Amino acid sequence: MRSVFISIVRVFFFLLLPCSFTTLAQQDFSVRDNYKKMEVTISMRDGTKLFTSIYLPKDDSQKYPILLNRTPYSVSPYGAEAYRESLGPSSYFPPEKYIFVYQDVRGRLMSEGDFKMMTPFKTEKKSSSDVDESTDTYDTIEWLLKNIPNNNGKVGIWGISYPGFYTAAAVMQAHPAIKAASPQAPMADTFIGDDFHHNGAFFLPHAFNFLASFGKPRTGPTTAFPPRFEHGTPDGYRFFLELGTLGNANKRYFHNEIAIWNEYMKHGNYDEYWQAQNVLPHLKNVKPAIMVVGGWFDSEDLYGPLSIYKTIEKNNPNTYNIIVMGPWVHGGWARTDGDQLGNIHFGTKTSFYYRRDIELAFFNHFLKDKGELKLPEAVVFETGSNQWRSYDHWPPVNVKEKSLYFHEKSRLSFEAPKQTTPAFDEYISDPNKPVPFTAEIRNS
Ligand code: PG9
Repeated sequence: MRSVFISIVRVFFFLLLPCSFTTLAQQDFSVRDNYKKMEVTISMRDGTKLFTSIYLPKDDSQKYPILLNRTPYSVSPYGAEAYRESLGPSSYFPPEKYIFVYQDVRGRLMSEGDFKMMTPFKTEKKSSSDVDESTDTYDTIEWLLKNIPNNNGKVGIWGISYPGFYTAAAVMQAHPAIKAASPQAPMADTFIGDDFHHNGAFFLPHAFNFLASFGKPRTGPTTAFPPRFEHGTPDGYRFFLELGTLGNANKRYFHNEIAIWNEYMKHGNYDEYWQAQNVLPHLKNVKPAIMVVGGWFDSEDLYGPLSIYKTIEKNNPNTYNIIVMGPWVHGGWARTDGDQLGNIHFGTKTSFYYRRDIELAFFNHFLKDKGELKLPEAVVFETGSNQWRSYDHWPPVNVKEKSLYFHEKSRLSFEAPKQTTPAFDEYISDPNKPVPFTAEIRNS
């Protein structure tokens, strides 16, 4: 919530002039020439050491905020002399000069400890052994503030997808130095709406393909990310059709070595196992400024951004909490121009506008006291009319929900069916002839 306006819908036609959005300065910017890298292991309160990669501006004439990204996907490249090509959420950030910090989360890659999916938040911490992602982030920030030179005492945290979950986890019992957090396509609840299940329906290819690699056991800290699963065919549709029952995954491929897969197979309903991983109940007393980001065409994590924004808004009426929703696939705002999706064109490079005028402005304002922040409560791209709209509330208070009704002969209508005898359509749902979800056979 930012402040109470008369809630009206304001249409802002952002003047998105057709121009190059990546300036020459960004294109020619060299990370290695302008930043120096250090790699450290930071001890958490239970003694577990987390591997952390830090990029410091070489210019030590001023103090800089820390921008933290915690990930289960590796902070590679490893080695003090091996530099990332890019730093931060977009190419707009390195020239701005921040202290960029990347961390392998507990139990992943070069960090010690045992990994847990969607680490359950511990409401009560009775001893130093009561740890979760909130405490790991807190302990990491304590160390950084004390040991990293030229930091200005302010920390931002951001992340897309699983790193978006770690961002949301960081704002629960947040370290006071965290002034800005941007959970982007964050995973909120992987049984109700994100990734592995949507409304409880199991996302078999997503879970199988991901866990076949990500879930591989490790014997200790390693820089090696497990290889992708080889299906032996480009035809995923046929592979999973021929897999048959879920039990065949272990019999034929996993042989019980993927512990997370086995956990998932034991918990087929929304039980305590899944409920404990849900972040929403813990989004209370949120202090940092929040910018939630999501994509309308995100087939993995659309539930997460919408539910996290809504929950923070409900539980924390005085917290700066805004949402940006664009015409993007999963992470599209960081990875595409955002001007089209397949053969649908949106008429403007939505991602460049977002990166420059929203994301960079958000972090610069809260971490560098730079620029006046005039972002609305909700910045939402409306496809069809292909325009950015801004709202003082999300969802807008003056919208009315309408129902779409199934009608016979495969019709849909906003009119409720009139006839008293229920009309119906029917089709055979044959597990051996499932509805093909794509006509494309990927050869990659
Ligand atoms: N949320 C994304 C994901 C999680 C688990 C399985 C597959 C995808 C992501 O972190 O990219």
